Amino acid sequence: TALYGVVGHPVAHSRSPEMQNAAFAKLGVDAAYVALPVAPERIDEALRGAHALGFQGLNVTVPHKPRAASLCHALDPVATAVGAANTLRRTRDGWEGFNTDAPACRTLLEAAGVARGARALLVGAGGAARAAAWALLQLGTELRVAARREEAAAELCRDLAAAVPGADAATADFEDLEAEADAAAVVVNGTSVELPGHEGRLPPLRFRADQVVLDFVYGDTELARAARAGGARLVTGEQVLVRQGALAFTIWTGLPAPEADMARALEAREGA
Ligand code: SKM
Repeated sequence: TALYGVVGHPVAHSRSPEMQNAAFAKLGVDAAYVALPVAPERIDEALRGAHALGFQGLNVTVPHKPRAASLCHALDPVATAVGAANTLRRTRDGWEGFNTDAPACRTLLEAAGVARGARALLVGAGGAARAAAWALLQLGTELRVAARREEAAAELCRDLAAAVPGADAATADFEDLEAEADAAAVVVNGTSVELPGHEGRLPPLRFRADQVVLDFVYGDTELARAARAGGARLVTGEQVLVRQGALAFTIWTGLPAPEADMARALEAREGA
């Protein structure tokens, strides 16, 4: 049995185990995928330990994605540009890092109609936000980044502007989020507000039918409710989870991912 897992803090809410185990079962792959809670200060030893235990692949979630990228001994070009890794593949000597959040976001935002030159507001400055910034800049949007940690937002803009040719990225005022969201054609939440155990929340935002909203957090979030209430086009955290998970599955197994079955595995519990 090949072992896979997701490291995070928190991670108990993660639906990757049921989704990835459904994919392995569907294709008859002898593998098991588990949730591995790892405290922020223990990520280095956790990655070493998972390698020593024989894990074949890992997903990495909040808050470990940037650190995981710097612990990998090889990184794909997207993870390098993003400065964060959410998918690790075992090599003989260590981990090879990938970022599947970034292409997942790009595909979903493009399908939702995000156009070149559109004004985009990204909230957050962690690993998920960096992936969303890459996607928004690849689509040619005019990116504004608002985060409580102002210095992290400025660093994100500097890094991503250097990594994506022609990028237009600047920080925005977190204290003025309502007005920033109002001026944007696309709003992305890359923060971990509303994850279990996480402090803080976004101010209540209002949306219109001509806007696109993407929330990385899955479940019935306040932001998703507000987007639906305003008639905005919503990309849900579940859609991002399925897409990034399908790309990870293919990186690990070399097989096309049974994406419809993965999405169905998530619905199963919602209805339960
Ligand atoms: O990037 C993904 C990660 O691969 C898995 C995950 C989860 O299990 O909740 C969420 C995202 O951070």
